[in-house]
Amino acid sequence: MTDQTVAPERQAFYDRLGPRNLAPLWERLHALVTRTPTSPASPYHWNYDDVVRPFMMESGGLITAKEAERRVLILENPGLAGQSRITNSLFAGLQMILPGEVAPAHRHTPSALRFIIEGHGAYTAVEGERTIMEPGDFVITPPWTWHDHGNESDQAMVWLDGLDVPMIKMLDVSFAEPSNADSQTISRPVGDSPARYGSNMVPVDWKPETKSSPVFSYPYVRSRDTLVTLSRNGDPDPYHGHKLRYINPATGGSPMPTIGAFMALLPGGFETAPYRSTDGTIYSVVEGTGETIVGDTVFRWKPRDIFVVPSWHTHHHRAASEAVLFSFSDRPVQDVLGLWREERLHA
Ligand code: GTQ
Ligand code: FE2
Repeated sequence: MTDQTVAPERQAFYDRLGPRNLAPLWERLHALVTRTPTSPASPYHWNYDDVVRPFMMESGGLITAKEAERRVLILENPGLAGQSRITNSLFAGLQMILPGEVAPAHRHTPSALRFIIEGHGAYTAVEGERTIMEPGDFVITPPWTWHDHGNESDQAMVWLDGLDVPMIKMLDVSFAEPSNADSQTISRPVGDSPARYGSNMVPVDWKPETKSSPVFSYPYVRSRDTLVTLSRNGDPDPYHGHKLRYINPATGGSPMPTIGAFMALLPGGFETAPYRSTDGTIYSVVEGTGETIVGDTVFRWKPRDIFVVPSWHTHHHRAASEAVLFSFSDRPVQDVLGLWREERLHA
């Protein structure tokens, strides 16, 4: 509602309310309680090879991972300038770690996910256990877990970071702590948690102590094989293609309580039907080329590109060649609160 139509005697009243920290709801009601979501976020597409990667590499000559603590270029939504957000509820950034570098250990209440974009063999250590990372791997650092990153390979590694920082800030529950050692002492060998919790078996008397997955890494080889098998065995869903969600094997819920993650295979030539949902979603292209149409915006994507579809924006995908799309959103939060909605439109 605009102020242009406000009668002078009302405006004079409002002007006296302001200094007393009062405001008339009736002037604001329809902007607050909207009929449908009105996300301030815009659809946006980041071209990795041509735009983001050159800047990322340039940053490598300007600051070390240790100096930066984390060498990350924030993917900032143009509708949320200066707010370090890709959607209203989520942070995303691209992190680079060069050969020989260490990003020092710390822990914090925000949850983080990593989705590996390029490079081979760098590691993230979570609670004393290293995970070796490869492109397409999905790795989590749950709330208040110690984590550091290191690169003992001979090439740069870049991954997409997704964090729930805006939610944590909104709730005023942000805590963080640096470690006194850059790298954590290794307390478990590589491969321990996948063996212990990630083989559809768990130790006989084990009970989950946290709300997050005890498995820190979801390797691409396994996700990809699964999707390829499904694509041979049945038809794609008209709205999603062949789409799976990552789970916490202890609960069947999302790997971390605040962020859901997904991977979809779209057969070459396949076009999804128009769809919208209330969870603004960040996509990372793993394989294939195609386009995503969001309203009247068209994103032509290729491997390593990232794009965002805000809440309640109707969109559909067209895969030119067989494509694999990773995505993440705040859907588990909306689900647990009974708020998540979707709409399946007909083409
Ligand atoms: O790698 O620990 O992009 O703590 C933002 C905050 C990455 C990390 C980010 C973090 C990290
Ligand atoms: Fe962190």
